[in-house]
Amino acid sequence: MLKVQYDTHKPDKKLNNRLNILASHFRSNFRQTPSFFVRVPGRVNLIGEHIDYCGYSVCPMAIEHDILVAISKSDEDELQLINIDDKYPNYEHKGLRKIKNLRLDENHTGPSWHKYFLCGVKGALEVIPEEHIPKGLLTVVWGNIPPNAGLSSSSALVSAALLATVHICQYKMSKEDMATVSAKAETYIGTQGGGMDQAIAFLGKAGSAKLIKFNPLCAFDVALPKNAVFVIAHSLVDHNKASNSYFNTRVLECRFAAQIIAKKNNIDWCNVPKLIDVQKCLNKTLEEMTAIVMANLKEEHYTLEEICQILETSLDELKVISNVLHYRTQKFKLKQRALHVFQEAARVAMFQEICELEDMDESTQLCQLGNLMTKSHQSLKNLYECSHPRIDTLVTKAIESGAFGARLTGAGWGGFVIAITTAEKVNDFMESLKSAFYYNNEELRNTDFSNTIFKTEPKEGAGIIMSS
Ligand code: ADP
Ligand code: NG1
Ligand code: MG
Repeated sequence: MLKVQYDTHKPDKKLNNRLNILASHFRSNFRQTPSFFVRVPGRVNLIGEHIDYCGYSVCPMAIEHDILVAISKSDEDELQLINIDDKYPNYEHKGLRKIKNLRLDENHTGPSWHKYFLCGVKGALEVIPEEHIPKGLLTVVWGNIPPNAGLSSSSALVSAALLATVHICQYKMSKEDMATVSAKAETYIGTQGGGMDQAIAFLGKAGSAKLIKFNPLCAFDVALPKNAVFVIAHSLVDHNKASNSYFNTRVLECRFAAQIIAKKNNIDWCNVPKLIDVQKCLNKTLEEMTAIVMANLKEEHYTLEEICQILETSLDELKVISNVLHYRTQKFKLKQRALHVFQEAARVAMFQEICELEDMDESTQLCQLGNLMTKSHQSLKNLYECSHPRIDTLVTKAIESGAFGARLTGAGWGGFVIAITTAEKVNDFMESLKSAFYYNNEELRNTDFSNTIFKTEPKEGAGIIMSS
């Protein structure tokens, strides 16, 4: 029934069933068939956490779980948005073009789901010429990516809204441009992400993890050891990134760290917003940057006043550059955050190199990849302070259950852990982890395991699926 246009894979039976249900919801709500469907996957990051917004490369892969959107044009000047999952209320916006001028970040308890969709539509309307834009849009959404858990359900939703809008306007954009526009669009929700999630959503490829480089954005295949299997497991602690300032505080801490290091080394700090910029200005290796951090940043917290003094600037000026209005009373840890970033960037490079060592025997390869993942987790826990006690327990139990290594994945403060094991061991590993972590805990014992712990392999990125 369905013909895939851009995807290289055909929808399997499972996806076909979901598309049929989506189409039937569309018909019963709007009394017409959708023009086409969009599928955008979630992702799991193998290594390279909290470094994309500092300019450093990361190593994610797209997963099977996705957001689907069915769409058609409307004769009314509106956006109609239905979600099959009734925990997400339907939404209607009168005046499609007005979405271009909406503010979407004004929320204190966390954004409603429809705002992520609006981010994607707004991003699209900003780049598509007026004459391509239809009067209105009818849309139905259905996703199965566990939300608020580091598998990037938010970016899949923003990117799906963007792709659906771009395609219905018959506007042509490259995947790289689409990823860039989507990354900017998601910042409208209020979080200052670095672009990893949208990049892998569009550039993901079945069978291969990706090394994503920024500025300019490009993606290279990372061939994983043949026998490696990645298992992801939910700590069952949810964390919505846009409902508090933890994430943006880390982005700001990295910026302040870069600017202070620049200032102390007689570089114009105004032009050095990212840690990669200061590394480039100083022309040092990542290893050398560790010594520079130790020499230039102190262990204790910094206040904003102190940061102003060091940079010889005023709070007002810093506010303009760093948008720190909400952070007036906050204290910032800079040394620990910068150390994590430089060392994690080095671990990504080592991870990729190990994957490329064809003459290394596979069990050594797996041990070394696992060690890097576990070191990444320790750094996220101790230096970046974005873990959670339940995630730490899950990582420990994963390693005790036989994984070569494990780490939190995504922004953290809750969400999923990723562990590396082998095809032979994976079933025993998963049973052992279930006993050690979930069955052992009264609160978690009755979990539905289908979306809580599963094997994952690299899947295709975003695509359009035509309805017949
Ligand atoms: P994640 O790590 O999953 O990206 P975020 O905190 O960035 O977590 O954003 C998750 C938010 O995305 C959810 O709180 C919800 O508003 C929205 N979302 C995710 N999946 C869906 C879905 N299937 N339908 C509607 N909204 C969704
Ligand atoms: P999550 O919270 O997993 O969607 C976020 C950022 C990424 C990256 C990771 C941490 C967004 C959309 N995503 O991902 O860019 O910084 O945290 O590595 O802000
Ligand atoms: Mg997200």
